[in-house]
Amino acid sequence: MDRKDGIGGRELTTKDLVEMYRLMLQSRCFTEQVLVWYEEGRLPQGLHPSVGQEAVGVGACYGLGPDDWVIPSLRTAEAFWTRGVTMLEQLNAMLGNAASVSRGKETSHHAGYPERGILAGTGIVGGSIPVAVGGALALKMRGSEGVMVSFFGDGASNRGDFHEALNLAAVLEAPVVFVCENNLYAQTVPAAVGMAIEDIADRAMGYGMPGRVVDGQDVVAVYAATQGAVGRARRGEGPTLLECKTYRFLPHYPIFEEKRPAEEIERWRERDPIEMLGRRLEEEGLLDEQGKLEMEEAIEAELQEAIGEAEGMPMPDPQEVFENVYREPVEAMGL
Ligand SMILES: Cc1ncc(C[n+]2csc(CCOP(=O)(O)OP(=O)(O)O)c2C)c(N)n1
Ligand SMILES: [Mg+2]
Repeated sequence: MDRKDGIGGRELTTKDLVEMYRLMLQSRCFTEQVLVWYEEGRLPQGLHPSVGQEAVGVGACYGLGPDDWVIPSLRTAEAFWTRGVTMLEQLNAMLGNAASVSRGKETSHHAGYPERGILAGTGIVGGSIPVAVGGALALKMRGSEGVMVSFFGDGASNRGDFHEALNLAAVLEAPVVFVCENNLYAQTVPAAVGMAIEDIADRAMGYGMPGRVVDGQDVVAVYAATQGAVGRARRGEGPTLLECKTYRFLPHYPIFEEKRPAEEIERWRERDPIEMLGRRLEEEGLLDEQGKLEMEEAIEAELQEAIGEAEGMPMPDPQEVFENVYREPVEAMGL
C-alpha cells in the first residue's frame, strides 16, 4: 500500500507493533545504562541521548529493506538497533576495542556498518546530508532499488549543507528521504532563535519536493510517512523532506547543564513515545504489564552480558593505527 497522500507501507501486524515497542525500549535501556557507566568512568565515551526521540529512528527504519541505506545523526541510536546492530557491537565501538567496527579509530557516534546498510555519519553537524545525496545518486546510477534515509537535527537544517543537498537531490531526483529530527533545540539554542519559520518542512517547497510535518512521538505515524516517501523515491519520483516534531528528555550531552524550562520538559514527557505505544498495546490486549517487564528484563540481561564481553576484549594492536586510513601510510608520512 502506498497512497498518494504520502502515507505508505504495508499494514503493520501485532508482531510488528510489539517489535517496534521492544526496539524503542532497548534504545531507552541502553542509553540510560550507558550514561551510568559513563558517569562511573567505566566507558571512555558518553553519548548524545535520544531518550524521548526513540519513535523517529525506529519508525523511519522499520520498513526498510536490505538494499536501503541510512546515515544516522549523532543522536539516532535507533537506526542501529532497527537495522540489526547489537548492543555488544555498539559497546565495542564505545570502548574502541579490537572487536569494534573501526578497530578503535572511531567512537560509536560515527560508526558505520555497511553490511547492515548503515553509512557512518560525519562529526560535522549537517555534513552527512550531502553525503546521503551522493549515496542516493550512487544507488540510482547502479540501478539499485535502494533508497537512502538521511537523519539530522533542526540545527543542521540551518547549515548550508542542508540547502545545497536538498537542491541537488531534487534536481537529480535522487532516491533519498530527509528525516529531520526537530527536537526544538540545537545544543542549548532554541529552534526559534535559529530560524524565522515554524515548520522546517516548509523549506521543501523551495526546492521542489514534498515536505511533511510528522508527529515524531508516534512511531506508527513516522513509519507510515517514511514508507510513503520511500515508495516515492523507489518509483523514481525523487526526494521528500519529513520533519518529525520531537523532544529529547535529557540534556544535549551528559556534561551539559539543563537550561530548558522544567514545565516544557514535563509537558513533552507526557508524550513519551514508549508509553504511548505501550498504552495502545495494552488497550488492544497485545502486551500487558507482565509482558513489558519480561521484555525489559531480557534487554537488561543482554546488556549486562554484552558489557562483560566488551570489557574483556583486548585493545587493537597499535601497529594497526594506519590500517584503512591512508593508502600508503608510511611512505606518505615520510616514516
Ligand atoms: C559544524 C558543527 N558545529 C558545531 C558542532 C557541535 N555540535 C554537535 S551537536 C550540535 C547541535 C546540533 O543540533 P541539531 O542539529 O538540532 O541536532 P540535535 O543535537 O538536537 O539532535 C552541535 C552544535 C558540530 N559537531 N559541528
Ligand atoms: Mg535539535
